[in-house]
Amino acid sequence: MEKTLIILKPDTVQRGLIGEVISRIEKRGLRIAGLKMMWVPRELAERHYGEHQGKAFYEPLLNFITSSPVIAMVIEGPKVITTMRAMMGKTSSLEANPGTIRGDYGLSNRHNLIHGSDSPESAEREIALFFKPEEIYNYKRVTEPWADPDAEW
Ligand code: D4T
Repeated sequence: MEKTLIILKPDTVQRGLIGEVISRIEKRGLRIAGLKMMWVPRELAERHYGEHQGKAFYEPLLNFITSSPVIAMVIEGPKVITTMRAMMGKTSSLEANPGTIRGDYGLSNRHNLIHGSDSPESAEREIALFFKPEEIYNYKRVTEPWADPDAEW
């Protein structure tokens, strides 16, 4: 099953929205395969956001993501990468549609609550950056037959 790296950013932690966001993920039928609170070391932030090095928002972005603990998660499910990106909404919360996480809880571009991998290649790279293999759990939720897009019953 496809996996993605989700990070609940410092603003989600500071604003007391951890439960709200995790609840949406669980209710959608997606599976939490790994979950931890961590204070992202600067070096990890630099590797995670390496593609943005040199851009004007790079330094402020590193400062933000290392400013307070985050919740890092591996989420698993059918087409989970695109499903989570749709649930998150556009990068700029101001432009994100109502009904999305960013569109319901934010207005900022940088402080946009949540990160989700944008491709299978990014997901593999990012999961390996944040999680050891033994921190990712292989199990089924009893509700999964109800959230299976290929179910034949
Ligand atoms: P992440 O990577 O955090 O899930 O965000 P996105 O995938 O939606 O967006 P991104 O890679 O283009 O941007 C990474 C991160 O940088 C912040 N940002 C972005 C910012 O502070 N100013 C900006 O102008 C842009 C474009 C927000 C997300």
